[in-house]
Amino acid sequence: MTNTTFTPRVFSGMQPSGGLTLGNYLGALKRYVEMQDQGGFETIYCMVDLHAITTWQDPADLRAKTRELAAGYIAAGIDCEKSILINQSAVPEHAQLGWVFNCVARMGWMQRMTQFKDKAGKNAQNASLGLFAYPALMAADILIYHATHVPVGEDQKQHLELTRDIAAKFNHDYGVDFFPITEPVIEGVATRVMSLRDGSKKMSKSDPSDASRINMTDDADTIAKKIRKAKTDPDALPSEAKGLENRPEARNLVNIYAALGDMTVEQVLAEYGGAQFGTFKPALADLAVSKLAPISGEMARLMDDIPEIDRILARGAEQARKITAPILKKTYEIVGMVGA
Ligand code: AQP
Repeated sequence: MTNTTFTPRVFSGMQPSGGLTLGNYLGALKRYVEMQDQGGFETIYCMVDLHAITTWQDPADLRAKTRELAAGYIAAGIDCEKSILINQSAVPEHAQLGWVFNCVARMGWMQRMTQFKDKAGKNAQNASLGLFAYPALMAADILIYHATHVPVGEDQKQHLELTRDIAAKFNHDYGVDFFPITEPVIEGVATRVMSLRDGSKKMSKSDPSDASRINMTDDADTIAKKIRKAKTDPDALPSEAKGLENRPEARNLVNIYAALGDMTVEQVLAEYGGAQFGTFKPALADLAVSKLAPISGEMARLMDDIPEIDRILARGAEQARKITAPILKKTYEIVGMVGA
């Protein structure tokens, strides 16, 4: 069986473990909206709150961040008439399939996951079991919908490969062609937006330094200040992309400009090649504010009506379970569960 047998379906999600960053937006959320609007796919987008609790979350904060993330999705263009929007824990089949996949995935596979090593750091013995099992639950998030395509940033590539391995092993072990071999969609100039303070580190919502990232809720002055203070080198911008090699901070700012402006790197450099950062940074700040301010404004408006966000999520969960319940039932039958 090939993936052409499956309904073209997109699934992706983000953790409500902090506010949305420009990295989340350019690397993932913007692509979610594009894939929704291009047609040809069913699209399902998720706040992965079960993933968020793999590291400590204050309960009240988690509730607030989950709703804020939902508001961010909608403000950025996720249309609940076109896409299903859900909170992971409201669709219990994610966790149920996650358990089955814990029994399919091998310890050796999980031990190779670089995100676990990065997040657990030197204190791996004290990390939660959930953090270790994270990629198996992520595979379940995707495969409980038989999703064929998953838009993500570059950092999730290894987890997507593991998802494919889990699907293939399940299909092989049980002699079925039940789960699709999902395609990662890692496209565009901003698949890895870097920290504004360190061009070798990913921009991340959990970085202790707020100056390292642009938050989607930052106001215009804060965005301009963070870009003005972003680390750069003393040279002018080159006229060709090759000239950005070994200049990670310069490359990052050019990539951000290109992604925000829906341009190629070459087009940006055609305009700004030879310019100093004193010229380029204010232009980037203006572009960022013009693109992000409408989203943050709409987010704030949506956050004024929490009951409406909750209604949207309840409806999404109901729609989602029409897909997930039969897939879980069939999985249990394949595995040999009685009364599935
Ligand atoms: N810097 C980035 N550049 C491009 N894409 C990014 N993504 C995250 N950071 C960047 C993409 O955003 C989606 C959501 O990620 P997540 O919430 O599951 O967590 P993450 O990948 O671990 O993102 P963060 O911001 O770094 O969160 P924390 O700090 O909690 O670990 C994914 O598609 C990811 O690729």
